[in-house]
Amino acid sequence: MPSPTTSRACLPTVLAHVSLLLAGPLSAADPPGVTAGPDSALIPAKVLEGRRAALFDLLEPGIVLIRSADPRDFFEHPQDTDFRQDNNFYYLTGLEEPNSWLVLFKPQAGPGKAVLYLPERNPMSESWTGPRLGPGEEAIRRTGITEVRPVTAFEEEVVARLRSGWALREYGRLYLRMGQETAQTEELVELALESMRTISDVGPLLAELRVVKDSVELARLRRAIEITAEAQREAMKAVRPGMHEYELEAVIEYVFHARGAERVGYPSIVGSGPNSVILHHDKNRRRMEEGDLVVVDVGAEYGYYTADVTRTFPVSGKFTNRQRAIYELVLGAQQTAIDSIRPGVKVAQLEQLARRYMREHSDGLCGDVSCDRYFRHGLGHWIGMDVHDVGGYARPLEPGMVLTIEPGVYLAEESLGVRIEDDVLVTEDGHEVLSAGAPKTVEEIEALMKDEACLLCR
Ligand SMILES: [Mn+2]
Repeated sequence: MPSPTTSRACLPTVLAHVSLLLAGPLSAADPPGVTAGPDSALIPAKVLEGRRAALFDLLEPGIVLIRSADPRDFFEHPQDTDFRQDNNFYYLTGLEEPNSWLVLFKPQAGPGKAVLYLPERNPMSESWTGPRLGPGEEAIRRTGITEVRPVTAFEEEVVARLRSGWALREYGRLYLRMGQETAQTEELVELALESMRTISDVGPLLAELRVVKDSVELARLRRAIEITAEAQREAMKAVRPGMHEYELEAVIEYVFHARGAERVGYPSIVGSGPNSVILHHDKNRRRMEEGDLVVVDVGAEYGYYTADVTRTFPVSGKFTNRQRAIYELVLGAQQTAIDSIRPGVKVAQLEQLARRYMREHSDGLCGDVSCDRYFRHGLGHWIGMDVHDVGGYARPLEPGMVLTIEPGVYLAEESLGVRIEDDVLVTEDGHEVLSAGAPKTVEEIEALMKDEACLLCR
């Protein structure tokens, strides 16, 4: 999924707020769901402890408040009330409990302390929501946080101490996840400002951690990407002239769910013909025709980590000469960027390489101008818990970072859009293309499209 630019993407919108304040094919042998599910549910407590310890290392003395997500109101959003935990809360606790707080205390000297506030269990509401974790031994065991208390104590133990000024005198600084304010945190911000103490956004610190993935995160990302690559293969085999974009979307999302993905990382983009040049086309209502290219930009989310893989292929199974020429230009630009991925390189340099390749190989393909004039978005972005994941782009690549490389050329007058996107892990000595399971050369795509053994062919 393209982002507007690479260099400036993902600046948390909350900073504005802060400054304001301060000023494999499916088969019977491999039944759906077997390879997914339970292993995605729990993050080892040791891993969570390591993440919190790394955050403590980045903090000045202070108190950090991180709020869980809250359930969405069914009457306001009946079609979209599935609960999804807040990413930072999940990253640090591994829990999917709503209406909770994680509080980190970093003293002037000595080790930091984490306290978790969870809603108490309630049989009446659990008859609607299913069982909750509640404060207790299980929450301690799963998070490695030894102090877990009912959320009702948060007011007395945290808010009242902040209100009295004691906590800020003691710790000096209040960290919040800006942009995640509740009425309560807004009051706390006011209190901290009144006492002339420093308020900081903990988001950028968490972003610096989250941009380098640990082994648990990489396992989940790999799985999300494998599932997405399989969905791309099924889409290539299923597509036919006369089919609607939504039918192809259904094939893709069938594979996602059949393989244990909980949800899509973002609305699936299936843009054919004139829609192939619309970068975030997700209406997916058009009937596809002979001669169209279709841009399929999709990502399964697995265990809170999302893939982001784009393939462009001909609805009829065969590229025209013109389509093939544009396609291979985009592919060459993409390969040039991917080949240069290794620790120490910056994303902006990769983008320069891809654009230079396009300029040097356009050969009149886009009229009087270079085709890179029609490459209207950034080359790529981090992926992780968000499809456009957190983290700045000035930082050179390091092992454990995962980014997309997705050049495109969009010729609206010809209804000819091509985007090719892979998910690439930076390794110690170079890189690994995690989405290699989705065919990419013209030959590979055309060969697969002849495959009759498709899952949901019409
Ligand atoms: Mn993308």
